[in-house]
Amino acid sequence: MELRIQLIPTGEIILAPGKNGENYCHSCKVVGSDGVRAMMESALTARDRVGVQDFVLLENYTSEAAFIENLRKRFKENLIYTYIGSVLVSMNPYRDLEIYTKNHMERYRGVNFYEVSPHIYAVGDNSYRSMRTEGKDQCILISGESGAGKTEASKKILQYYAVTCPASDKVQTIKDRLLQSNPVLEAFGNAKTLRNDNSSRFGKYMDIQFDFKGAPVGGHIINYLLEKSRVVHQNHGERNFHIFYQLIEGGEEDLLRRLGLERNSQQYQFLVKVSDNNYTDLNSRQNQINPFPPGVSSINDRSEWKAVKKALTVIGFNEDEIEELLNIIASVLHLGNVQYGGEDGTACITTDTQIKYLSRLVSPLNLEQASSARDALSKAVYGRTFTWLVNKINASLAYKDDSSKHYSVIGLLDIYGFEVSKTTGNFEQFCINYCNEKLQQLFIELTLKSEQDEYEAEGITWEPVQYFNNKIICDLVEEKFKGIISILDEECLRPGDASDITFLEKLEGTVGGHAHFVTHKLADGKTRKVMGRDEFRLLHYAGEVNYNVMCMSENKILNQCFDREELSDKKRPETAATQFKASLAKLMEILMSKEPSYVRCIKPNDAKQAGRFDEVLIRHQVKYLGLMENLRVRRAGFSYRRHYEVFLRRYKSLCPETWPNWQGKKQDGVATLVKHLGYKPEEYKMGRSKIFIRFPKTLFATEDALETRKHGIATKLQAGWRGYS
Ligand code: AD9
Ligand code: MG
Repeated sequence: MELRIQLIPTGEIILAPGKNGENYCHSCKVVGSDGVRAMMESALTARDRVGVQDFVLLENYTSEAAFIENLRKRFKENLIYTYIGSVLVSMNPYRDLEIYTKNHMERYRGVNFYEVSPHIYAVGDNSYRSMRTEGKDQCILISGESGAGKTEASKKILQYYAVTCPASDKVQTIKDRLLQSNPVLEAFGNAKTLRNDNSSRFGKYMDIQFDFKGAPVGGHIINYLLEKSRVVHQNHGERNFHIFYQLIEGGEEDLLRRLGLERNSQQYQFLVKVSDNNYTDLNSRQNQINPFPPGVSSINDRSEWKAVKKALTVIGFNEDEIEELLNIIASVLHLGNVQYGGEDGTACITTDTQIKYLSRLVSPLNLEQASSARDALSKAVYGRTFTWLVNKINASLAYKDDSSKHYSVIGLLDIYGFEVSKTTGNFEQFCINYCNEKLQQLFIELTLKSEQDEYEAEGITWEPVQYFNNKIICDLVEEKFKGIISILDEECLRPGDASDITFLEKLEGTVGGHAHFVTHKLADGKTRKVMGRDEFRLLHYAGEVNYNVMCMSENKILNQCFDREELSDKKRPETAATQFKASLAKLMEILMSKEPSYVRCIKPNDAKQAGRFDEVLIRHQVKYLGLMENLRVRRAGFSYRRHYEVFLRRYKSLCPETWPNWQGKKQDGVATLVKHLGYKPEEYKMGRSKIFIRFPKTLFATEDALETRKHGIATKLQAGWRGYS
């Protein structure tokens, strides 16, 4: 027998028998009757110490300072999760917390959102239950900047389903495959960046499919724009994709021999660290090699190698396929080591490794062209291998039961986070940030819209809230005919004298006056000194980023490298930017067709350090994630709402007429209950299926009454647990 006291703003205090059956407060570690007292005392002080577990309960809810203070209090206590209504705000703790055990999973299983402390498992469970009870497909959208904890959050949700959902033997295989797809995709698609030692360099949307019993039976992954440029170039202090180092550090001797590789990453041009950010020609790197150690303390390439190999096997790759895959990875490294030289300025290969790959790259090209062709080929090979890998994983996750193809879905979206950078961004960063704009747009539309819908459905009137709508930035990027992508398309596909500079000029002519677009040109004809002539700046919702117009050349290389036909199955050829735009539009459609839940991840500091709360950085994220507006919307009318049934179940003990069981309609029970509690008419409204409570203090008072009642019971219990029933 154990007694749990769940305090809405503080979390849970657990009193249960200790080793010898005596009263033991598990939260305060005090035994005997003192345990009961300590439990109550800690309950009372905890509220001050740990803040509120739902921001809507903040008295001063319009104050950003109060919001940050609440985050700070909770972060200090390692309480990394806090709600804004049903949105989960998650702070990256940068340390392993003991909150992801099987016991924790059990605690959240099948339990209502507000009855347990905030947790990523609660979000997972809530989506799962909604899918099961309402039969509607769900999606969980995880956002936040690079390093904020999105990928970790998505993995926790997947683990939660793997452990708590029903399983049969067959289902176990699928669960394993779903789980093991992560290490594989991370090996090939993640890399160390300055912001995150395990940064996702591709966007990922994963559907988990459940059968009518609620067991996971399949899955499907859609990947978005892998940052292929990383294959041939990494900024100072960053690395190439993990798999290269894992193979070289962990690969068995005879495997490396077969692949012609040496166990020294510094031998490979694509892996050596260079200090220059802006070259494209590898030949010129030779003098710039900075013998930067490839290892990163938080990464163990050797043990990861073992994990990846095991994961590949679980997913269903046989030995030959694994070897084939690694052969391609090795070839990319060899390709990177090809050097060109030619006395007359034309390219000829000066190294004899892997010549067979290169016959089509030489001859009429000059040195620079040959080098960029080699880089383009390397990127293309890697990119296609990644796509092939995702397809293989999808084949392995496919729901194979032909007798019933019907299933429900929970989608998990984990994209690359927004990248604010002091250095100039390239085409891929432009896409990453554009993708984040779209997701923010979706958040704005759906949270505000769904709030409005709910008031409407329940017949409640409310006050609209002002907020910054980033649609203006999305339009700037993607609008037909006059958005940046359209102009880029036009310039890329226009024969003749199109160049980076004509692209920039065209941009200036079309979107030059836009409030979120800046170039070196000032309105009075003067120039802005801090900006390059080949750059433009976008004022994103999350910060300002400069982009180099070399965006264009990225597209051009792609165009040169493949047939136009190959780039698109449509008649009109498409640039990479347009393809990306189309894939995002499709993603938005998928997400809109599902019921969304949100996880908003916050990065506490830039140093990847535990316990460090960098207020300036956090305030910035709170601002651009629109959390204050989110809170205001949530509070605009009524800060709290509960289904009549849930409200009655929780508080029925506070009214003799509703205790122990109310026989009539739930709504009438709630009406009787709140009348007994002395709620004033302006404090609440009765909707069609829910009670709406305007002020948090009303709910606090009700919680206090419940606490006092439990305290009364607990005091009676001091004589011993056995008598409690
Ligand atoms: V990026 O946009 O892909 O660059 P993410 O995905 O937002 O980024 P990620 O989940 O990879 O960030 O988290 C970065 C690191 O923070 C992880 O490698 C962990 O070391 C650390 N982290 C994040 N979340 C947690 C957590 N819940 N518990 C412990 C965490 N550590
Ligand atoms: Mg990630």
